[in-house]
Amino acid sequence: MENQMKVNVAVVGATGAVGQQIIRLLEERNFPIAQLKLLASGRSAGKTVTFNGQEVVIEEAKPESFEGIHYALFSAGGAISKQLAPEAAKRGAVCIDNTSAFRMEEGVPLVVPEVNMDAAHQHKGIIANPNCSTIQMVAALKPLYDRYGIDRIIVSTYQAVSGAGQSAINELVDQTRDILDGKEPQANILPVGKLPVHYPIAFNAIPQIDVFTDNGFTFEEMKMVNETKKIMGDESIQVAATCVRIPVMSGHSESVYVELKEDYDLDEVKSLIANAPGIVLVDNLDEQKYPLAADCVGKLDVFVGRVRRDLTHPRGLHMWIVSDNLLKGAAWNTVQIAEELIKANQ
Ligand code: 25A
Ligand code: L14
Repeated sequence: MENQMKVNVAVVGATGAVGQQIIRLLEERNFPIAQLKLLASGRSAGKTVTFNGQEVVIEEAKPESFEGIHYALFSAGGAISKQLAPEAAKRGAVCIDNTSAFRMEEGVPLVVPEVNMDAAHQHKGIIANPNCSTIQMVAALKPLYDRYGIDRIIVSTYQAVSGAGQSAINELVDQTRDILDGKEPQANILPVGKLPVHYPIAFNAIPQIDVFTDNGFTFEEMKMVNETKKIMGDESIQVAATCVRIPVMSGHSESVYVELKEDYDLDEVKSLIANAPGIVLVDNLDEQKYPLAADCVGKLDVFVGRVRRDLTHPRGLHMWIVSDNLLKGAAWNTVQIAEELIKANQ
């Protein structure tokens, strides 16, 4: 993107699991940056990060930090976004927010570029980046939605610990080491719920991501329900989700069952997926090839495999969808939106 007009960019939450990936992508993709501001809490202020060979000092995020900023990329948790994104927008920055703070707010576009980039252009200063599990699912299902329509989705997720930030990554490493050393594992972070109740994630699977809501589903599960409808622009799509944390560092996997509105041809389904932008079909049973979380780490695409016809429902279809939750699920989707906006403003 070198030939574009250069812009001033702020990354809020620059020291976090997502923020660090955003910085790496801005560098790798030659994002047209005039000035880069790296913002975090006071704890990290004064530390330095190398960007394009130059040292950038991390500053504490404050309302005044956004003077002269064109694009502000937020990934410091919902509370910080609620407080600072309106301040940044007021100062003329386009905010792309990775938290759940504004996603369901009317007038705030919720954007996956492969699905609804047109919505992003309607923004009033804030664009929301969807939940990671939702992004990879809707990106993969979009070509099928366009061709056949979708009645219903039933999804179970197998989510990596990095979604809950650096402290959860550290916790998985420490617990694994302790268990292998014959010590009692300490659990202080996961699950992240209302109560200070935590379970070891090492050698385990925890069927709770985020807090429980009144209907018995977790907030993470309800994000998949509500965000899917908003991104696809179709309130009639029925979604039910079960979100499970597993002891994987990065890379969310999903078992997705979808009921299409029209009869489908399995070969056509596979070729629609294979030809969709940002989607890679990895589906060769003769060679035992299917997407694996470990293979998808560091990649920008969404990977789909195990595509097969349901045995009971004539329009039912099963698949396995995997992507790097810190990249397409967060940092890449954010940088991608910014790149597309810059391209359109040329
Ligand atoms: O509210 P939500 O939407 O549910 O989001 C919750 C969390 O999910 C992550 C993100 O965590 C967020 O905090 N997240 C958000 N969107 C995501 C997405 N799409 C997502 N995860 C996946 N997909 P995170 O760990 O990635 O990022 C946290 C960053 O937020 C910065 N931050 C915190 N408070 C801030 C703030 N920035 C500005 N102002 C504030 N008041 C945080 O920066 C981090 O960058 P930091 O300065 O706290 O630096 C972290 C460094 O400091 C150490 N540390 C952390 N906590 C403490 C600490 N040291 C001492 N005491 C502490 N209490 C860390 O080790 C690290 O080195
Ligand atoms: O809503 O803990 O974007 O894995 C996604 C990751 C919330 C936390 C979001 C996790 C975050 C979630």
